[in-house]
Amino acid sequence: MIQSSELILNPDGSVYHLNLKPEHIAHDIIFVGDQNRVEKITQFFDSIEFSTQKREFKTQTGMFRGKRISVMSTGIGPDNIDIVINELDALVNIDLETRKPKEKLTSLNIIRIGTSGSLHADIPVDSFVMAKFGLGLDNMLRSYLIDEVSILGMEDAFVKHTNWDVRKGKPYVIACSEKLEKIIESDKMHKGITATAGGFYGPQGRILRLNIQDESLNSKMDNFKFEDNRITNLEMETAAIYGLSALLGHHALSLNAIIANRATGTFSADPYKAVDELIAYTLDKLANY
Ligand code: R1P
Repeated sequence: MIQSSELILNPDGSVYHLNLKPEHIAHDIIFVGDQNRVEKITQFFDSIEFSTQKREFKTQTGMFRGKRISVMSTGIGPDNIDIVINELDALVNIDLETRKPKEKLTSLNIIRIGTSGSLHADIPVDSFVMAKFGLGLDNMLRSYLIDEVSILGMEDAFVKHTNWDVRKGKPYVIACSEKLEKIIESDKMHKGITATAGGFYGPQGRILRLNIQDESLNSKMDNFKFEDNRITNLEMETAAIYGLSALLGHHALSLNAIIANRATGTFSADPYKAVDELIAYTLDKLANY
């Protein structure tokens, strides 16, 4: 039995941070970072049966062309993903009454629709990127036993290529769900490795007033290749989503609209339009599988 200090429930029986009970979520779930993006997606739904919000975690569940879908905001960063995926998993795979893991486990389909910066001139602003792999530069996932799901060969190649300082913790690599990749892919998508940083400024090579540990990290990432895969973009959630999903038996895929190009120094003239197009694309694919 899982103690109440470990799996915390609110007085109404909902999970602590997400404010959700098992009946509130669909098995197809879209993650966004920004809570204001939830309604940008659910505005296209035929009906909405449930809405809640606690802190940055906003959830709406409804029907889109006959398919039940939940849309959730995760806020920013891998630390939030730890909360979101563990609590979502508890909703489907732990009996909240007996506080015991269920014998029959459920796999959720989780698709992130995010925004991101591209590292290559040929992946321009307003294009879409699908992460075949998540490369975690944060350390969140390293609190778990990840050897069964992480791709050691690519991790070691990246450490060597960047001369990575091990005091920052060892980067980890996790693959996307092949099932979701097949459902969502098309020639509109650039595919590659999405790097996930544990912060927005120094951890992504941005210098304002502080010196950073490795000023050339972005350019080293830019020319990293492993078995024909290159690092396409840099954001703050994908690798953590892939890691926890793989460990817990869920399917995950991360899509990003490119709103900044770090190679050319450009920013989208209309980032909302790129995100809207990615939303429409994803909903269409989800409704038709
Ligand atoms: C940083 O501004 C945030 O934007 C990106 C990063 O991953 C980070 O969460 O994604 P979202 O637009 O999905 O939040």
